[in-house]
Amino acid sequence: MLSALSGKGLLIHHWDTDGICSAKLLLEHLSGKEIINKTPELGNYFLTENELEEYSKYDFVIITDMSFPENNILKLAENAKVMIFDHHLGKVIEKVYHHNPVIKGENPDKYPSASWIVNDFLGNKINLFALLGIVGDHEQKIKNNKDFYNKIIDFCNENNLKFEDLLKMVYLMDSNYKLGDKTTVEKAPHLLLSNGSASDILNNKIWNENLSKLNEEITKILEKPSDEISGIILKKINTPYNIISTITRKIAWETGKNTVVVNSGFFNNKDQIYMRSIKNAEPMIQRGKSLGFKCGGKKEVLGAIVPKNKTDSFVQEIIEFLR
Ligand SMILES: [Mn+2]
Repeated sequence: MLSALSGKGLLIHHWDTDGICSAKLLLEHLSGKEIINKTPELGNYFLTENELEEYSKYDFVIITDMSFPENNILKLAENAKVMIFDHHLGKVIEKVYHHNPVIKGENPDKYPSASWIVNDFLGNKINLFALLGIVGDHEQKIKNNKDFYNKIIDFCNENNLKFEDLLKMVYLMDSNYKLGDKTTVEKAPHLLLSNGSASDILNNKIWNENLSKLNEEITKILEKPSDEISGIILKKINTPYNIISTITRKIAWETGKNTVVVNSGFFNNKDQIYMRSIKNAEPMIQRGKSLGFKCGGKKEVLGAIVPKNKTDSFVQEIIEFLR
């Protein structure tokens, strides 16, 4: 199916480890073709008007580990053949090739990352990149998914690695987007193509320097106390770094409680809102969308970008939903 693609190609991928690894696997497979890769403006789960215009001059567009609004996809599909490889929740877009077993009703636990879905689609054997996407999206939580945790541990044993090494690789790769550097995110899949061994990744000097900077900021934020409303953690932060998902995970996984984080420091006129819930987040994601917000997520995750004057009321609704 991919071999039939011709002309100028564009690959759009998420900025995190799963997106970078999925992009690496696709670029490797498409190495004979003319294709470049881009990630959206960091923090945007949609394409801007400028991006849509620029990306309309390609013959084929592949999107991986991102669930864009349907109208974005349909715009791209006016001029290009569009293929999507993803595992986020959403609805099937019939007009394009939409490979996402999760929205077609499959168990998300069997498709824990876009990298896994891509690797499987390409017919590759299990490899570092298929697994790093999984570790990136789930971190320690993947230990609860016995099937996949066993696959990861088998791979580690065969390759003289530890689970913690894989986690470290994830943090290193994610440091690019967390520091807000879109260009280095876009370079990362190419770096993995040329220098992609486990030790290349672990010893990448710049990524290691990034990580120290981020860890300082994260520690500082976590040391400050959060509010708690009926057992729900609410944390308000103000940081220019794109670390809201990291902060939310850390708090949610350490406390085992529903967690809501609001960051007022990333966008000028909007706030980032992130929620990790014990129950299915989908109704709240739908609610965010129906209010006109950029809003997306997974089974237990909601991320939204909300105009600053709407933040308080939306946070209130989330808390009502969680209690
Ligand atoms: Mn993913």
